[in-house]
Amino acid sequence: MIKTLPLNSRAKTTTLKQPRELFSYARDIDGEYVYDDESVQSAISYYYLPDSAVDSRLDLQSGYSKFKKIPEEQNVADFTSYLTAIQKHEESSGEKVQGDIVTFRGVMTKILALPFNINEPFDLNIVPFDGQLFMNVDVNIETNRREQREAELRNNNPPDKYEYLKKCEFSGYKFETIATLPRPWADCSRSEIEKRPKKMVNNYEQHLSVIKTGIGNVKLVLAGEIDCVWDYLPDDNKHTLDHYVELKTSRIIETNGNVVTFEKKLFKTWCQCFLMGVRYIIYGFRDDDLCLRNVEVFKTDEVPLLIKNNPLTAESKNKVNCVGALKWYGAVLEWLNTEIDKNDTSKSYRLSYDPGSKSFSLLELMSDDNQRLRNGEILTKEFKKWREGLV
Ligand code: 0WD
Ligand code: CA
Repeated sequence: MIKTLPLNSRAKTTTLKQPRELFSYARDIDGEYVYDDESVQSAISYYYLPDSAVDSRLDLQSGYSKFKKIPEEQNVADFTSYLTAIQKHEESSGEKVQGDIVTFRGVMTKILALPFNINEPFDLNIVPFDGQLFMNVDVNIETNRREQREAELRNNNPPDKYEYLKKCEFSGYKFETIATLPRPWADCSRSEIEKRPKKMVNNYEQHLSVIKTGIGNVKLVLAGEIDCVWDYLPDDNKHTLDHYVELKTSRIIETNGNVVTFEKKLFKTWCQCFLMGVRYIIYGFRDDDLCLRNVEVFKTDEVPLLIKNNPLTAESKNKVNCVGALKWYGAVLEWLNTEIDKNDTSKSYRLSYDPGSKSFSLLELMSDDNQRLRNGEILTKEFKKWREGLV
């Protein structure tokens, strides 16, 4: 069985549910996933970057040689910890997490952005279990692609250019380090605030929020990384998403060409934030010497109009369009929801996009792939036992 959905498919209506946070978990500085309230709370960062710091042209490459970088093979989309987090939440709340599809936000970002990002391939696996579809990137394919990109980067650039590109990558994590605090500003010491430019940079620590959301009649459970909190966290726990921030870095915008490139980036960031209900997007703009020159705050809700009204791209062909992307996304979810029987645990599927043929297709996997996904790669023994009521 192979079914395809044309790229020009659009849902007629796109009724959206307001995303709500269910719970969070975290990855600590040692790369261990943690689930208890105290550890998770301490993994949340708070945004604080006064204008005076921006004016001082902070160096976003300093500390590059001491970057505590997680090995790539350890930095995969880890479904095991996600399911552990869901189980712990279900044990303590006494309620099963409801939703038709359970996946990472990054997975849905690929689908949402696809109509305006047609050159990036992806391969996703889908496993029906207990009335829900569990979905993740195919970790092997993803790893091979990443290694190939990395090899090309190394082989196609002189060593100093390659090093510069790696420093650009580092500058994003450096920006996170200098723009955030481990606790709200008022609870931090002056030296904690002032010593941030010397602080060690790492990409081990992650605060992951799990939310429920939906489009049309399809309900989703998404886990995604939250960079920091804008101001404070409300006590009621209901509107936490309104306080979250996505941090990004980009080169300063000088030419019309730069504007066009930035618009594409902002569109992808919008996809990422919109899906989770993250309210603020903060861009740190750096120059070619990797010095921070300017910081701009965008409200996620305002991005679609900002893009639509940009006169510099009004004439571009296939100009990015947030509403168009949403209608596509709605059509995809409706299609998956009707094509796949969520209770048929004898099958698994692969959802692929191939830029060569521009085809978006759903394929039933062979039995050995199905077994691999059901026995560890997506579903785990613990989680199956838990949901089957055997624990
Ligand atoms: O394709 C992958 N490798 C995926 C990885 C797909 C989906 C998830 N993940 C992992 C993420 O690394 C994270 O641990 O699952 C967790 C949840 O991720 P998400 O929030 O769903 O992922 P996404 O929205 O794609 O990315 C969020 C952040 C990125 O921040 P920026 O500002 O660059 O968007 O996760 C990190 C990164 O910091 N991240 C990665 N880091 C290194 N290599 C990668 C990667 N391939 N993907 C995401
Ligand atoms: Ca980020």
